[in-house]
Amino acid sequence: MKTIITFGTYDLFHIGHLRILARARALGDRLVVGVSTDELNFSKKHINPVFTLAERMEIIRALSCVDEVFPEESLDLKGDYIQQHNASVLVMGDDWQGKFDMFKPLCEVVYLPRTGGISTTKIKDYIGKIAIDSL
Ligand code: C2G
Repeated sequence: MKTIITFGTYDLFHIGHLRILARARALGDRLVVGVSTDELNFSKKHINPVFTLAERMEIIRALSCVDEVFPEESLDLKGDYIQQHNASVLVMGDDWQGKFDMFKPLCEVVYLPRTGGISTTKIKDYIGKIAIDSL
């Protein structure tokens, strides 16, 4: 049983999120996903996610490519999460290239290319622009 672990906020869930989760799952037998808590997200990005942790976890849990979901409370606990879930591969998008290489003694670390042209920020900007244009 080869367990893959990955992490993210997955706010305003979109096709880039789905594709990286599906590609991560294809690398092993079981995919475990750490979803950033609202507090962790605020500390990283200085903004609250649109959807709450409970909502974001419910969406991720419902995906057929995902086997288990847990809250990611701190970036500093990644090593603990890898060990607790017995993960043999850590997958992240290549916007994090090199940032998690310190976990290579614990597991394989794989950075997958991001899906181009889409991000939570772009969706927010687009919706904001429509709202302004319709004023
Ligand atoms: N992603 C992607 N393509 C996109 C957008 C995102 O492949 N167009 C990937 C990211 O590279 C990441 C995952 O989707 O691996 C989740 O993205 P975010 O929700 O933006 O995650 P982030 O806030 O970067 O949190 O401990 C690390 C953090 O929890 C990652």
